[in-house]
Amino acid sequence: MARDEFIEIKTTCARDCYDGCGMTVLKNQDGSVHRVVGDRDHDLSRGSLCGKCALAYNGVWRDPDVRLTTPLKRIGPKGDNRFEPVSWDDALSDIAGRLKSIVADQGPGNILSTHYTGTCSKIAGGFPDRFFNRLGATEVDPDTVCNNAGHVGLGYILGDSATGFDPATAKDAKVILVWGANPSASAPHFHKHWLPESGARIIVVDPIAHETAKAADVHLQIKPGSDAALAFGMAHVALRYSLLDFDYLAANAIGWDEVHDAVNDMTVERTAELTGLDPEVIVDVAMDYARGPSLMWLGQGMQRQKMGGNAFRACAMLCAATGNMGKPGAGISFLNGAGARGVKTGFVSGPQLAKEPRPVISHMDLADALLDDGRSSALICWNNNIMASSPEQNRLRQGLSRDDLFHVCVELFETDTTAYADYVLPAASFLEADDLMFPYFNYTVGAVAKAIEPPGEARSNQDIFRALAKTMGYDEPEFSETDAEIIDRILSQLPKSITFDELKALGTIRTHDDVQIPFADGKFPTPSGKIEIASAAAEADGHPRVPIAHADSATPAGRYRVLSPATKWTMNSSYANDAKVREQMEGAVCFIHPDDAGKDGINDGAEIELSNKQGTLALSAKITTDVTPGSLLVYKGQWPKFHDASAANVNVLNPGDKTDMGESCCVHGVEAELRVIG
Ligand SMILES: Nc1nc2c(c(=O)[nH]1)N[C@H]1C(S)=C(S)[C@@H](COP(=O)(O)OP(=O)(O)OC[C@H]3O[C@@H](n4cnc5c(=O)[nH]c(N)nc54)[C@H](O)[C@@H]3O)O[C@H]1N2
Ligand SMILES: Nc1nc2c(c(=O)[nH]1)N[C@H]1C(S)=C(S)[C@@H](COP(=O)(O)OP(=O)(O)OC[C@H]3O[C@@H](n4cnc5c(=O)[nH]c(N)nc54)[C@H](O)[C@@H]3O)O[C@H]1N2
Ligand code: SF4
Ligand SMILES: [Mo]
Repeated sequence: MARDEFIEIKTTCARDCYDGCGMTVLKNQDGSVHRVVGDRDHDLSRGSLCGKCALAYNGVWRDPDVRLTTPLKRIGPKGDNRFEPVSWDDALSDIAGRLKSIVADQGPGNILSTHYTGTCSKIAGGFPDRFFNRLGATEVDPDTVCNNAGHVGLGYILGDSATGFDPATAKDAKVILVWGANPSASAPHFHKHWLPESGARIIVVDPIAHETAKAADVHLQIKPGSDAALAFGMAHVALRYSLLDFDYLAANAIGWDEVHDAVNDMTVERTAELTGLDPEVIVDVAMDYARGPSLMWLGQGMQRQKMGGNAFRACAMLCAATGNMGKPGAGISFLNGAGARGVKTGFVSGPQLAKEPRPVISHMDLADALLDDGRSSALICWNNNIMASSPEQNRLRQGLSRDDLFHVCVELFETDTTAYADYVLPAASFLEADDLMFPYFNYTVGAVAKAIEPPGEARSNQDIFRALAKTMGYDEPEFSETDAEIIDRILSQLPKSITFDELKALGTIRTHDDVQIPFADGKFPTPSGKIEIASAAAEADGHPRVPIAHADSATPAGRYRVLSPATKWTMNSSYANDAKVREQMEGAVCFIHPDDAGKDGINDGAEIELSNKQGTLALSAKITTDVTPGSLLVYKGQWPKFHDASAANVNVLNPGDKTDMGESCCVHGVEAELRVIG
């Protein structure tokens, strides 16, 4: 059939991904789906989805035999995955009854809500919080398992961690520094199109030689956790070669005098020693960056270090000191919230419904909380596969096995987490309900259009929590606001006027016609209104007043540093249950440097075991110089139940240590011993 014979529905990928691709659902004239493809009109994706989504959206995501299609009630022991179908009415009334009695007996704080990246569209990702705000449940802060250290660190110095450069300004940049991100996996179209087409010199700072690093002009293969030392060293070079922008600092920043000596002391030799980098390359890169205009992309991987918050402050200090801020081709970006586009979406989660501030805990404390029946009587897990993604996998499993923990999961699939639930409620995917998507890099908004019916009795997250609210007897108007009304309230804030129907016809639009230059007016939302290199707020919170030139000390002999970033074949743990995706993945592999392999007598393909106090993981070794000596690479995202008899993934080794700031995870700081088992 020719392309123009299909019915085309434009929508937007709602994954937690920088790219925010436009998509087209091609339907046959009888209404069945032919294929889900990339939107040819989308500036970035240009008609192609990434490999993982191309497979999954035409595979498990739409497979009614794999998807959950009816509410399920547990009939076997926790973890046994034995359920019977029940009606929505029965499930909701039993759940409401259980929650009410917990509220009455233990208080609503004993009900925990965990959620995160299942769908990042505004309504399905935000509306359920209206329910939890009204209930007063404990929030397991989602960002603590991902990027909270970066938010807190950047917050101290810039006052705002979610307003970054507009990628459209790349044409004005001479240098783009990709610092601790792996676009080849996590932002594949920025890797493929945006970076090469920018014309800028691409410099990547990363301990792993991933595809973006290999394609870059310069790859600084840094020792993990030594980024702050590099930022100070680069500022040192700029100081020595008179490339610091003292005018910019005087007008826009406070506290430079408090770091000046530390910058002066961080000589190139010392920087090279701490980071493992070549001194000449440090000088060359630092001078080029300082001359600018330069963009600095601060990846989420880099802040998943013990001192990740400090590293972000140090990088932002370098950016300010070289005047690479607030002008075309210059700036810093961690991520861009809807607020960066002038749109306030906080109302979607109904914060006013909370009668008092809700208790909040870190994901790093989730296993502790679940193992303590005085702190947790119920867990509601939605948009989140904690058994694959969260730390302390063994302890988490123990907590989830508690018979007296009332556990509800809202999911698309039978995961390692749903196996422990009392009720599993089938969710509709983003292809099955209208919504909006604000991708977190480009200054765009995309329509998420209902393209197909949910399988069986599956319902969108928002419909499930609307229904549960009603069953609980909540009658606030927030629970009757429709999706269409919410979409209109969001769209009405855009700088240009557009209806949802018009947006659906276009797919994705830029929110502003002109290139945005954040902080061009020199105003920063910090207490002083300036860039706070020295921060009294940080000091009051128990942190150093200024960033420090930190580098992690070497991993003790006999232990390895285990890095577990994104693979290009899964989205966190999503899609790892798709047979075609699994064919593409290399299985449970541990990448190791030849020097270490030689030392430990490991051959390519050898069966090895990583272990620490937390747990043990069996993997097969792959020898490569893509990793540095002393570090190992084990991708995140495998489903424990597909692993082997031990039913674990890399998070079985993750002790849930907290970063310096934001009670956030430092997964790239995990250490383990290695042993050959076959
Ligand atoms: N070792 C290690 N661990 C990590 C990381 C790491 O780098 N290393 N990264 C961390 C990071 S950055 C993050 S953000 C977290 C992410 O962790 P999670 O948020 O747990 O991400 P997923 O594992 O993809 O799980 C999302 C689940 O939501 C389901 N889902 C999809 N759409 C919907 C929907 O519309 N409704 C509902 N109810 N469910 C839906 C999917 O089927 C999937 O099982 O993992 C963290 N874990
Ligand atoms: N394909 C795919 N895409 C994804 C995801 C996915 O799971 N798969 N997850 C999504 C989510 S939730 C997130 S948060 C983003 C994350 O995407 P990114 O921001 O790219 O973060 P990571 O993949 O965790 O890690 C990026 C890089 O940080 C490096 N790194 C680790 N430690 C250090 C260090 O000490 N210093 C420096 N300089 N670099 C270091 C790692 O080697 C890795 O190459 O990706 C999103 N996109
Ligand atoms: S996950 Fe990212 S790259 Fe893949 S289709 Fe979705 S937005 Fe595009
Ligand atoms: Mo994340």
